[in-house]
Amino acid sequence: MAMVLVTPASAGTTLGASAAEKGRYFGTAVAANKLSDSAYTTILNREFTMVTAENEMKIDATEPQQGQFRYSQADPIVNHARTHGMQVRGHTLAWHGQQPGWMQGMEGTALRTAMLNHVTQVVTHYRGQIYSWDVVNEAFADGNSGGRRDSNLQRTGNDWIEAAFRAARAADPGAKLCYNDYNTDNWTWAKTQGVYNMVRDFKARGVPIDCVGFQSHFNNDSPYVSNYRTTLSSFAALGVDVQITELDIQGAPANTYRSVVEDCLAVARCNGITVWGIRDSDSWRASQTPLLFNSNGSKKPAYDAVLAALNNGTTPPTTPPPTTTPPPTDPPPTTPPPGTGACTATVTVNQWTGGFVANVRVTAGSSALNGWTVTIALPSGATVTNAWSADRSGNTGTTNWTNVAYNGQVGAGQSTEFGFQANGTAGSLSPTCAAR
Ligand code: 9MR
Repeated sequence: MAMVLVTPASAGTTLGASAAEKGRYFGTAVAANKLSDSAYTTILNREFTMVTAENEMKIDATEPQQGQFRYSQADPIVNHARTHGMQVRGHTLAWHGQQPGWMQGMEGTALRTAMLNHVTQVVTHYRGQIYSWDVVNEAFADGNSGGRRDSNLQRTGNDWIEAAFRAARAADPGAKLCYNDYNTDNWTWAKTQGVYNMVRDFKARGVPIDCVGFQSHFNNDSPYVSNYRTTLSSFAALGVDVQITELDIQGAPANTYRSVVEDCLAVARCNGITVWGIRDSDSWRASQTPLLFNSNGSKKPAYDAVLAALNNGTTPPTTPPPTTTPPPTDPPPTTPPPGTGACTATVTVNQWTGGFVANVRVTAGSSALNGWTVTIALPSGATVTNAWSADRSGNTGTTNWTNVAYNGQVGAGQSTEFGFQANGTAGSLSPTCAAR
């Protein structure tokens, strides 16, 4: 007889935990000068699994004088994230905005060289610590042209974007590389189509692009529209991940926030959602009260809608529905069903001379996981130097990796990821997974 085990859907109680149950992250923009505000960090640490530096990784912050790199603003954010088990989106490397004075005055070959050096230096500094980089930000024009925005970077030649992506890939082969923009949410808009055509061309020509960031600053001039899901799925169909990178919605209507979450969950390659700030008072558009928390830190109706949408999101059925009714004479089961299921682990390695980054995907079997351990035997000479989204024992030979607080619960058939950077050569790694 076929036993059908009905596992109650687990309902997370924070944005990060509930998103993780769906194999997604939930992030926020963070301002370094707010890390000393305990009301702020209490919400940050409780709710979010991904952070973006709101301004601290931009060009003017990281290279204020040409050739003099400064990480004193961004490093505290990265360190806070890592010590609290959060991942980091890097924002942003090549942009017409927030250029330092020395760069604003540059043109031509000198600017191209300086831009590529900036990409290389900053990505190298954070190698192994960044989930995805916004390599290029806001390079397309608003309006109906569907073409590029004029800027000093654009005037160095139309290939500046792909050159930036190639430099970023060489500097950190383990980070996902994104193109990020706003007003690209409505599938019918020329700007959306312009970016879509660029990504299609990049994929056809082997330019190393992994993801597209949709800022999704929704307001009365650029409202949420129901074809947003078509936009996300159409880009994903090109073979890139999609990420909602700077979400805020004028007035924070609960229904619109719910729709955005449902649209992301409906697209398998939508990795996660980042809101552009925590409390309304933290928003760059504070007067529009566009975020999930009031200025006093209390949850708004939009928060409840987002959490419910994350928890209600569909997961694949654990077993097919029974086709026949079991005969009434069958004996009752004598052993209780197992509480946790099996799991599998797969690894993707990006190797460079002398080191590598490994991204490990943990996938639950036909039952949900409440914790997992992955064992990976490293070849001699390989030594782990840093890791994210898992606790580790051992950094050479046999290494054991266990879930952190936010990614131990994995729904049946769902998956989560962790990763590490190591010196040496990976060879072929064969991770094994066990439920805890
Ligand atoms: O939120 C950021 C704000 O603090 C800065 O003053 C502003 C300056 O350019 O940048 C804001 O962040 C922007 C992001 O980097 C790119 N997309 C649009 C965001 C809102 O302007």
